[in-house]
Amino acid sequence: MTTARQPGPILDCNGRTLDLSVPRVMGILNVTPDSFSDGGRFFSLPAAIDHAAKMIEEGAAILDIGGASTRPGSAEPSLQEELDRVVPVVEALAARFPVPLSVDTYRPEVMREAVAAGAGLINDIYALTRPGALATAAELGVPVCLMHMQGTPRTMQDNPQYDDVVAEVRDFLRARAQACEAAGIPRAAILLDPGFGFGKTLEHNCRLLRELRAIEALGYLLLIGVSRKSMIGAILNKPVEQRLYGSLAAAVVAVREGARIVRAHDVRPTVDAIAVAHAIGR
Ligand code: 7PM
Repeated sequence: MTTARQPGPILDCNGRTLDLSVPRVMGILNVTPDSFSDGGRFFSLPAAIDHAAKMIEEGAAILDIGGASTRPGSAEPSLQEELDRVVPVVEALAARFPVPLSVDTYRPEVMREAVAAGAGLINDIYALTRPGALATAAELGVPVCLMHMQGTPRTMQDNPQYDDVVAEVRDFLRARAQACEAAGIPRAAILLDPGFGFGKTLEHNCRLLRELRAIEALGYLLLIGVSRKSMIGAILNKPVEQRLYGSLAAAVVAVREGARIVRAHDVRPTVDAIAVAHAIGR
């Protein structure tokens, strides 16, 4: 049997192509001090490059590089700290690998320097709401991912509340996407993400995943991140290192409900799981 390839969206990520005619995995590369140590307390660039190479070999279509931990309750790093973490990694990866690179940041200065170093997508957990972020992203001309969050990373899990979580997340994402379009970002270069775990209870997260089509109906591409998250841990009562199979189950549901990019730590298993989900169809 031959399967005719359906035409689908293709993103131009600063000269690198991201083909979303099928769902893809975005490999997570955290470049915070607690990841890729040199054995002591220093960040190791070679270790980060090795991990990136492994994720690409396992089938990641894009890597997401983040230098500001968004762990619930966490404080923000300084701008200089974030630049020092992110920019050398983007530079090193852009020189070595052909895949598009995403930068997980909400700071205009980091967006600018990362894109100059070769990054081709801006992934912003604040959905370009922070001062200067929207204008900068529009000027840089790369695709953007807009994520919903209630509150801030410091406080978001204290007591998340919604009248109707799906309607509220949908309306927020629609408004942010419209703001992007008004600033000149093409509709086709906008990705939306409901932000699993960002100011949501387990019930909120499950409802959002089950009703992802309500957000897909806005007509933008969907990106989701569920990998190893506390929602998986809460369902299974398992620590972070035992959440792979649960994460795959959630990724499969997300693809079935329309997700085009799945942000994940465990690339090979996620690639296989979503390929099967996609082949079965919706
Ligand atoms: C600690 C707790 C460290 C949580 C990191 C996290 C998303 C994201 C993150 C997401 C988009 C994680 C999160 N999550 N960007 N950045 N969507 N677009 O679990 O779900 O990776 S950080």
